[in-house]
Amino acid sequence: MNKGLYPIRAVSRLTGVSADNIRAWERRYGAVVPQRVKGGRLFSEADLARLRLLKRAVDHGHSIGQIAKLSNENLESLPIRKGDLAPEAKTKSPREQEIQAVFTLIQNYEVLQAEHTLSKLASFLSPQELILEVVVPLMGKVGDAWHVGNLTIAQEHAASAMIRNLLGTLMRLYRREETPRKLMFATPTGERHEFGILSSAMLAASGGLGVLYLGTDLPAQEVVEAVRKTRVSALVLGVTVNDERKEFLRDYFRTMLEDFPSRCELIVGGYLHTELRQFLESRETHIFDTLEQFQEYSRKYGAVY
Ligand code: B12
Repeated sequence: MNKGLYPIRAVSRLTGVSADNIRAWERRYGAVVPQRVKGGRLFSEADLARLRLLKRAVDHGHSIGQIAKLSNENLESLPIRKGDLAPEAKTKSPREQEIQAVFTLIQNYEVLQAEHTLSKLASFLSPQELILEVVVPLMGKVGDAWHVGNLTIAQEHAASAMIRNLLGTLMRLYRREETPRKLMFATPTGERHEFGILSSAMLAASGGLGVLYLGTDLPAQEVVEAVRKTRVSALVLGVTVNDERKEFLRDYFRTMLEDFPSRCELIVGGYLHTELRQFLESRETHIFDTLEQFQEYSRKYGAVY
């Protein structure tokens, strides 16, 4: 395959936009302009970035016809309001029924029963299926309900604790004495969205890698100190809340990189504003928008899935 160019199927997987929609957005609105080659189209990294921005806007209720011609900068500054995700935009999971069942149990504070249902799913799904088909959509549902006031803080906390326990237990189950490489997971100060790093850590552990999980909301200097003391191969940071924290995050990463051991790689996953993305790319950071991209990259450390 041409380096840095992706066929439509890969683009669909990496951006979450269906192949049909990619074609329609291109044909009807000229939203992206891929290279035409014999047998199809090839999309660049820039096309991928644009499709992600378009998807984010459409997912939050904007009509593709009205936004397709906007610049990336304007797409980024479109209002993304709390909890206004268009229902039809949410990815349908093949586990929809089970997810709804767990959600209802949480609403009724039947946490033990919810845990039981989740554990049953975990017993027959692969780690990847559990994360992508259950954990990501379930947390989306729980968080969205919390954002619009349909779930209390207590219910959200109960759901978060349940998922944290389940993934933590599974991570311990996968722990091996001899691992090719160890990866450390954390989020920056003020970032409480935990499931990106928890899911990545669990995927890495299931692939046979060593995992050192620090958790959320950590100051830069403390993370660097932990990296120095433990000699991990990579530090994986999850970033989600970005919009009003661009400068804070740039300073955070600047501080971190001042003193960062050169033998350790820095990996940042989640949602990154263009400016922060460019800043990090200029510092040789690896950036992943999806768990699948991270999983693919982790093979480089010896992970086997
Ligand atoms: C659950 C949730 C919460 C929970 C978090 C619980 C917890 N313990 O983690 C709670 C209720 C606490 C919460 C709080 C807030 N949230 Co919230 N939350 C969500 C929600 C619904 C789901 C996020 C989630 O965990 N999904 C599961 C993860 C695995 O999937 P994901 O986030 O989609 O991530 C994908 C990629 O980005 C990537 N990824 C993400 N992280 C990482 C990390 C790595 C290493 C890698 C490789 C990949 C990766 O992989 C995932 C799948 O491919 C989203 C909206 C939505 N439907 O997505 C809002 C959302 C993320 N929250 C948002 C906001 C604004 C907040 C608050 C600031 C709201 C407020 N006013 O108080 C607070 C404060 C949070 C803080 N200070 O950190 C915004 C963020 C906007 C932005 N980008 O700036 C969102 C998008 C909602 C919105 N539409 O506005 N939230």
